[in-house]
Amino acid sequence: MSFNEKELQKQLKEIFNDEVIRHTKPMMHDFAKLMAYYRCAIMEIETKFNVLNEEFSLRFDRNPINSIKSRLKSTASMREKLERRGFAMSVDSIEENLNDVAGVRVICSFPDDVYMLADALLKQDDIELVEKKDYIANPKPNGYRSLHLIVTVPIFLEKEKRLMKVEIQLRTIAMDSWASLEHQLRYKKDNIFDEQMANELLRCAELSAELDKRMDSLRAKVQFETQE
Ligand code: 0O2
Repeated sequence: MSFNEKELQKQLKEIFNDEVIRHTKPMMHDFAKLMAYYRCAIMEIETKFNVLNEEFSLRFDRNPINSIKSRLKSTASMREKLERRGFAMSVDSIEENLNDVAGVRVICSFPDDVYMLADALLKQDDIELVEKKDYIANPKPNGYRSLHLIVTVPIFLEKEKRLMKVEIQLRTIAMDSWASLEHQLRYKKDNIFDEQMANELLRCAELSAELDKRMDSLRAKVQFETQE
């Protein structure tokens, strides 16, 4: 999502009077600036993963990364999370209290690639780990699996260096398709999600984990055989 300050002001001018516009202008400017910084942080993280993908494809003749999807959290989601957690509604509070405004999702070919890429990123001397949640080793009760990292990455502006937080979700193709379908089912309007359906989804998550396990051992075997 892009937060273009001029476009936003144009739209607000159609609704609010000059007094309101004057009052909110500095906040809008700070918000647009912060979102631009998060977009820069996303670019930095994406580049780091693209570089790793390039290097590993040279060494092992295959790509550990299937795709990368990035997003800025929606304003509605930011608001909901600040409210739910009892934080102030301000631009400073967004930066201070929300770790997932900038999100990068890295879809990997195999489970081993998830950990290899996470380790390679975390070894880089400009990356600081803030928090790690391993939902692959410890899936959520509904079956959700992914490796979540909150990191800080520096962005270099004309006159300053800023450390920005980014949430990185690393998962395999199988984990990603389960999560996307589960998200669609859970958020479908008017859908009553009963216990039987939840159990069925959990069973699907177990099957997807089994698929990953089998594909990973096949990959290890193929690599072993080609190295001999
Ligand atoms: P969006 O639109 O991606 O921002 P929270 O649950 O957000 O209050 P926390 O600690 O941020 O707290 O949550 P966590 O466990 O680190 O997970 C955050 C993100 O992981 C979610 O973002 C989802 O993208 C993903 N996720 C976590 N659990 C599930 C799940 O059970 N199913 C699916 N499909 N995705 C999950 P948001 O904030 O929900 O939304």
